[in-house]
Amino acid sequence: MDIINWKEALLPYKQATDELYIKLNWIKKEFIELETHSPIELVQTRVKSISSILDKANKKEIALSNIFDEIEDIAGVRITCKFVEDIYKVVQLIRDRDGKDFIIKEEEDYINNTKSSGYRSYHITILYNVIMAEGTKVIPCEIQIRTMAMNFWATIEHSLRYKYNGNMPEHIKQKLEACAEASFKLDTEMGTIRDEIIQTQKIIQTKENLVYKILKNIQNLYYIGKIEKMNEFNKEFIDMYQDADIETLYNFNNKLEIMANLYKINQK
Ligand code: 0O2
Repeated sequence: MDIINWKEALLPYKQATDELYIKLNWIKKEFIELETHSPIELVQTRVKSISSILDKANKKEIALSNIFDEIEDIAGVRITCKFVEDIYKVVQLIRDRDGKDFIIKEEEDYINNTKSSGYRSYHITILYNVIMAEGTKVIPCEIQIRTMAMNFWATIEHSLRYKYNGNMPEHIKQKLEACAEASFKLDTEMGTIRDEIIQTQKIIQTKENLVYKILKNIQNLYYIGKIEKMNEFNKEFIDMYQDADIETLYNFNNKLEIMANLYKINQK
C-alpha cells in the first residue's frame, strides 16, 4: 500500500468543515437578524487529528487503505443549542437541506436512545460535495447536535475515557452516569421555562439592535457636518439610556430616522 499523504488527503475535509461552518452560522445569523430565537447557539468544527484517526482505525480494526471509506467522522461539526427542543428544530433545518446542500446518510438519536455511558447527542452523518481544483469529492461529515449541558458532560467524559484508556474504574463510570442524569434533569427543567427565557433574550436583542441603530444615526450626523445636532442627540441619548425601555429607545431612534431623511443621509 502507498504511504498516505495526510496533508493532501485531509485537505477536502478541511474545506468541507470550513464551508459547513459558514453555512450553519448563516442560519444562526438569519434568526438573529430577524430578531427571533436562534435554535443554534454555537457552531464548532474540527478535522480529526491523524493520531485520533489512527487510534479509531486500530480500535475498529480498519485497514489503513480503508480509513477514508470507513471512518465517517474525520470531518466533524458540533452544534450546541440552549434547549433540547432546539436540537430537534436544528435537525429539521438540516433535513430541509437534504438533497440540496448535501445528502443525509444516517441519523442517530442518542437523546431518546441514550448510550450506556450516559452520552446524549443527536448525530447526523451527511455526504457533502467539495469542489476542489481537481474535481468534486464526496466527504462524509458527522454533525453532532447537543445542548450546552450535554456538551459539558461529553467533554468531561471524553477526557476521562482518554485518561483511563478503556479501563475506567467502575465507581467513576457510575458517577458519570449519575452526572448525565442530573444534567439531563437540568435540561428538562430549563425546557419548562424556555418561552420565558426566549422572551427575555428577544428584549435584550431588540434593545441591542436599537442602540446600534441610534449610535449609527448619531454618527451619520457627524459625517455630514451637523456637529451641533450630533452633540445634542448624543447628550440626550446618554442621559436617557440607563432607564430607557424599548418604546423610549424606539421613539428616540424614530426622531433620528426622520432627521436622517430630512438631511438625505444614505442609510444602509
Ligand atoms: P472524538 O475525539 O470526539 O472524535 P464509536 O465507536 O461509538 O465511538 P462511531 O460508531 O463512529 O463511534 O459513531 P458514534 O457512536 O456516532 O460516535 C462518534 C462520536 O460520537 C465519537 O467520536 C464521540 O465524539 C461521540 N461519542 C459517542 N459515544 C460517546 C460517549 O459515550 N461519550 C462521549 N464523550 N462521546 C461519545 P470519537 O471518535 O469517539 O471521538
